[in-house]
Amino acid sequence: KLTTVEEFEAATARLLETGAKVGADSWQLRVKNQTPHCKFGEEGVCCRICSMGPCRITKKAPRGICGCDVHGIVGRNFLRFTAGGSATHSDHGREICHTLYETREGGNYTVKDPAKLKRIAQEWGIETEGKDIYDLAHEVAETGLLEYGKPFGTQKFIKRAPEHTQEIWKREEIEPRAIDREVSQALHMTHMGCSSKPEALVRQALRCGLSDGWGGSMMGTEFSDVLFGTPKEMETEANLGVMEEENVNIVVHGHDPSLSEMICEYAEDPEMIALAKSVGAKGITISGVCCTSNEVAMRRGIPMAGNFLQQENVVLTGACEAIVVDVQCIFPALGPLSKCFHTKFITTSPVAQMPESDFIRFSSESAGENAKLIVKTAIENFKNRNPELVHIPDMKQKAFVGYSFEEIIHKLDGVTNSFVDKTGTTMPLVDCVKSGVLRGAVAMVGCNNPKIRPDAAHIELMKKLIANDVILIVSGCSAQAAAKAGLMDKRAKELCGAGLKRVCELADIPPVLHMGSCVDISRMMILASEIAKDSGWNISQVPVVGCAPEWMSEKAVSIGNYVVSTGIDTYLGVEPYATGSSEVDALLKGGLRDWVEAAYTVESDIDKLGDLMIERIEEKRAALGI
Ligand code: BF8
Ligand code: SF4
Repeated sequence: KLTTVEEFEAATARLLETGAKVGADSWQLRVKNQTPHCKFGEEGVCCRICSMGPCRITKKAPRGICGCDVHGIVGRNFLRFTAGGSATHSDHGREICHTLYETREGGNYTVKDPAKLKRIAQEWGIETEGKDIYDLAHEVAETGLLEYGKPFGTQKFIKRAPEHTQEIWKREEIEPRAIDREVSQALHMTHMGCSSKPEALVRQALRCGLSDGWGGSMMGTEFSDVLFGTPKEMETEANLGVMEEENVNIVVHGHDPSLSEMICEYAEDPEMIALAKSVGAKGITISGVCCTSNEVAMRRGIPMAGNFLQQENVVLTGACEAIVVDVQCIFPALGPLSKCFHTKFITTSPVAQMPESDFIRFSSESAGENAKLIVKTAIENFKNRNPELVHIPDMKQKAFVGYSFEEIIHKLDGVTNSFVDKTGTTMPLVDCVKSGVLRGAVAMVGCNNPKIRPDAAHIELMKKLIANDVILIVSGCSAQAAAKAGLMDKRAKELCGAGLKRVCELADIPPVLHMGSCVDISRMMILASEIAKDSGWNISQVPVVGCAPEWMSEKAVSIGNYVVSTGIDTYLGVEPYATGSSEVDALLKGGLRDWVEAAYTVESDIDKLGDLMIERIEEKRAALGI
């Protein structure tokens, strides 16, 4: 039985009552204070990139002081938004490269998937024969780091895309060069007195996105696999009920697995468990929020406490000894909120420093000591709990996770009993799509956003799609919405159309496949590329679309741009700040198709958004004659 959004909301309401008792603020209250939002901001027509402004475009004032029109302003804002997202994902990827560089035999970090490391080295033309695995790791890490600032050439991983896609990128002059260069050039182009032509700005937004998806993010994913293992199917649980009242609860939140992996290691340390018992707890429970949660769920089966808009709820349970964060998507609200409870809000990264937090600087060289101190701090805080405030909603669902590209290929072999020669490729999937057993696939990703009823869009869309024999691959906070609802339980096959149900049975998978965190959308790019190569179709012909119904972050726009640029139509439930310019809006929602064979569709009526995706999938099928 699925857990409904109404049940989520009832649980949240109960937690907010505790919050009210202790005078806690909440996003639900802050949304009220911020509504209605500034219309200039929403339409993207406010420019404040020079100090002659800010200039706001209206009918009466159609140009800024420098003479820039609305299209230039909206285009520049859109490009800057993308650059923010691309920089963020890519800097995460860079941190992972550094962690790979720090690996050594018996050290804090080791190489857990040497075969994958060798595969990447060979792909990059690095000699592997007779080399010590750690020497190789350092060489690959350094080569990866150079991708950020290389003076010449394009991203190495773009060679993974089908020829046709690579040709498009070349033709349209959007092949991603050095990652930092694309971000930096985006800032240059949007400086006062540079580009104000929408085509130029949007084109750079695509290129900047591509340097994320096929550069920084892809390295983030691939090297995280090398370091911590390539995900395999794993059983876990999701929703706040995974926290345990009698245990010390540590919640990991953020993005970079270098921190969360290490916290998980030390929470299993017998010395730490003994310490937890000595303070009256039964043990230690680690659970996660946001993408860090996805990372450790995929590789260790660590339960997922919740997604983006549930981060305050973990503190509101009154049973969270420590919420440990690194970077991205962390509410600064957690500082003051944790002060209303006994919770320690532990920040760890110089990149994300926040008031009212305890800063325990985490670095790969001293990772072991740092993690131990963090776990100890949480344990010692157990005694400070106020039992009167403790309430953990009795709500969780079983979930199967860990469907990396490699694991999906492995699982698909189950579908091919009758045609053994096709194993090890995406052909079983292609065959299912060709025969119509599966109508297609949707890659559903992204955040929560109070502008959309939280989780409802993700869950309702997924239910609708699987009932129509459309398989889901998901990541980020969308994945957690699915898991909390119960859509990652294999029994969810009962909600599918007959075709998808059969595939779930043969491959022994749930209909909604958890592919990981947001940087792991790079896994989806690899899957799409392989499907295209195996089927002989172009990516844009494959009956697959992308969807981010509740997106909110700059990262999501960078993702959208590289997904569209890869030839995959993308459906959003929230408008980017671009409606103020008819030209930019028309480009994003249509014009892009002439460049990259795909474009955006934005529709806030979620049911309609689902219909549009199904229609598009059917259109693609018809065009292929299948
Ligand atoms: O990178 S889905 S709210 S957690 S931005 Fe953030 Fe959005 Fe969640 Fe991960 Ni992605
Ligand atoms: Fe105004 Fe032009 Fe300066 Fe923007 S760049 S703030 S439109 S004067």
